[in-house]
Amino acid sequence: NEEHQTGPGPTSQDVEMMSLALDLAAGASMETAPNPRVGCVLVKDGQIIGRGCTQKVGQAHAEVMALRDAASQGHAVQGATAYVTLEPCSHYGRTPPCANALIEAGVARVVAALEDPNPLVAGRGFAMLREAGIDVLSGVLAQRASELNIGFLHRMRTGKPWVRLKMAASMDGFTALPNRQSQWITDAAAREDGHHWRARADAILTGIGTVLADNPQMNIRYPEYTSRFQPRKIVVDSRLRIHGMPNRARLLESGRVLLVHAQTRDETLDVDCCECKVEQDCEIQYLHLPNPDGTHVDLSRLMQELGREQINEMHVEAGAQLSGALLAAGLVDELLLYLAPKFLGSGRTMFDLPGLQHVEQAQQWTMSDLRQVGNAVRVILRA
Ligand code: AOF
Ligand code: ZN
Repeated sequence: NEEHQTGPGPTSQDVEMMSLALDLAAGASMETAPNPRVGCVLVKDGQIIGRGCTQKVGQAHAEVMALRDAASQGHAVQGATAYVTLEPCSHYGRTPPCANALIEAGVARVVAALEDPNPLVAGRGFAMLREAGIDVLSGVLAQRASELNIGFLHRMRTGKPWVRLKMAASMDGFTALPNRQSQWITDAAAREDGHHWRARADAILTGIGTVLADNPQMNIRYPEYTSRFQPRKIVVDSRLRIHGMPNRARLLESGRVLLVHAQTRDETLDVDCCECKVEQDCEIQYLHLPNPDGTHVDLSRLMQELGREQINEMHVEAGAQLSGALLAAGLVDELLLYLAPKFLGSGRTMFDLPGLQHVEQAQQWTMSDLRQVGNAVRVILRA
């Protein structure tokens, strides 16, 4: 971000106010998606005169909310500093450019945490501000700001969602007994922590193996999230075996479900059986995405497709087969692992991976966080 810096580095007030702006951003509704959650604080003569955060998608951005807040309290914004957790936008999207709004309000200085990698913005917001004679400083608390919108930033840079894969296992690395029994390896506190990660995702991915074995609901059940859109449910089901389930799959009871298959719908067993088992408020879509030999779903193309559908963060809760395939294909950005203080001795492993000849061939992950949650060790690894 250095090319945007026209003045000296951040002051202690800059860091303090950016920290407040980040708190506002973190408090924004999850319904901003696929928009990033942004916070803005307006400061004049050392006093906060306005605060705002991004509204639901299609509605006002953080800067506009902060300007309205200042106006509603009778504050003149002329000469103020705007602290924003992301570069102000320069484009006419669903809303007009925030850079213009700040210029028109007479802001003297803009301090940002990050440049917006959206190709429609990408430095142009800063350039517009500078051309208008506004002092611009970027890169303040950039790390915290990146974590908050990691999915949006990743999608803008790569075209694909940020893929977080969750797995719970015993200390010796088994996710279930040989008879598939797995309830419960980790305690309630660790499971609740996992649910919070699921709740922040735009979509939840699983495989048909898990659907047949566990019949999961794949929704968000804690009351603090009920006002939020439910994440999209995505099932990798090459042969559409979900159609043949004797009882309706519980995940078809509500929400938007995407069934990703490799065989054509005619090739699969029981095509029209599905419709009769879907509840009214469940919407099913199909995506035919075979790999070259037509046997399995092309997972890499699936990620590109979901990026195009503006999925920022994807949460994977699947068995060893799909999880292993994603890992082997290099499609996992973050692993969220809960290891419980139990030893199962034998059972189902976390990932089905091709065998290696040398230890050096194993993918190397970096430890990004390590802590105790309930009775489990929670490890977050990044690719
Ligand atoms: C900002 N402030 O609070 C947010 C920004 O379609 P629109 O008009 O809502 O624009 C969406 C884009 O604006 C989004 O992709 C991202 O680049 C930026 N988000 N920008 O100035 C904000 N949320
Ligand atoms: Zn904007």
